[in-house]
Amino acid sequence: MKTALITGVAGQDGSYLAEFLLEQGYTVHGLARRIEGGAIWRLAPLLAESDETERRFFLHEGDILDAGFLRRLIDETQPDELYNLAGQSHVGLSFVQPARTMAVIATGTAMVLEALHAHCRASGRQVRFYQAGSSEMFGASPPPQNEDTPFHPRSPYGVAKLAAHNATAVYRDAYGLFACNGILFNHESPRRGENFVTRKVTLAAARIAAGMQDRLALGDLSVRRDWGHAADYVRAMWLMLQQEEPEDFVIATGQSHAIGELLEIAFGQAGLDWRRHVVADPACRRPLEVDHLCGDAGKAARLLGWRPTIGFEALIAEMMEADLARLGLQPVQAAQPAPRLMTA
Ligand code: G4F
Repeated sequence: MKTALITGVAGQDGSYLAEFLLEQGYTVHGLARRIEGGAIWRLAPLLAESDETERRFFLHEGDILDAGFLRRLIDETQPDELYNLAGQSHVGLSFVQPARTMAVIATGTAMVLEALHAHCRASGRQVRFYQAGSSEMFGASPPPQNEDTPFHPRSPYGVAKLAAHNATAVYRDAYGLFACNGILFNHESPRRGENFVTRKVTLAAARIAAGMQDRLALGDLSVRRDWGHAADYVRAMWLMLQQEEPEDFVIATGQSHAIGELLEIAFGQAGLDWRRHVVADPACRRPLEVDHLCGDAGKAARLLGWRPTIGFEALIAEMMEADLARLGLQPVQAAQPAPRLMTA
């Protein structure tokens, strides 16, 4: 059975990926920068596994910017696959903390690649590498965006992700490392951080329904995003590493939506009219915006057999249901009877 190492395991994608790999029979080692103060709440079900002899999930605390620690972790865990998901993932925050964002994403990825390369050279082992890239790298390039679309990032986050993307390709070409860049469009779930727009909206709609707040302040409502479900997207990460040749793939639903549509579905589930509660707040706007992301994942469909299975409405309905349930409420209108399976 294979062993995987996941950096950034405590995040949304890390937790879904760990669960998916465990279901595939892997032993999973997860690296989290902090394990105290509620930072690993998404991993609670995995850590609750009581039978020590059956245990296949192991959590490690440490920083990818610590080169010696990283090399020891790879040497000791001997992974067959390494998924590099660690990093500051909020685009807006990257304008406030550009240097930290660059350090953990760009320098951090270079350090993971270098530690992995040194491990492979010293041990003679082959380790497959996945780099978590982002559609934010496309920035100003108009949709539909695919693997041939020029990168034109419009945030420190996008710039850092592009550096990590290019570094991954360099290690593939220079040293023959089996390394894949996943270029993932927005992907969400009930485990999404509360400062991303989907979760900010579903959480606020639930809290307004519960009488806990009345207003929701948002930034630019004119943008469009291609939103999929994180559980679908981690499956794509794994599929990339099961191919014969390492390649880069766009992962997206191929459908974009406006924030107004998100508001309509979420507030509708709570029995509310969003127009009565949403206010425009310049403080929530970014100095530079990416207007429209909509991916073409045709290559992933052809070569990986990957397609998303959960559509936008089902995704937002699931998030709404979870946020209402946390407050002891239920959706006023049943989730759309439409099938969860999307037509490709
Ligand atoms: O939910 P967001 O913060 O996601 P964003 O910036 O698209 O980035 C996400 O997707 C990327 C892939 O394309 C990932 F790489 C990245 O790590 C992250 O997961 O914002 C979505 C849109 C933006 O245009 C933003 O300006 O919603 C707009 N927005 C409007 N009001 C807001 C708000 N975003 C947030 N977070 N908060 C607002 O109040």
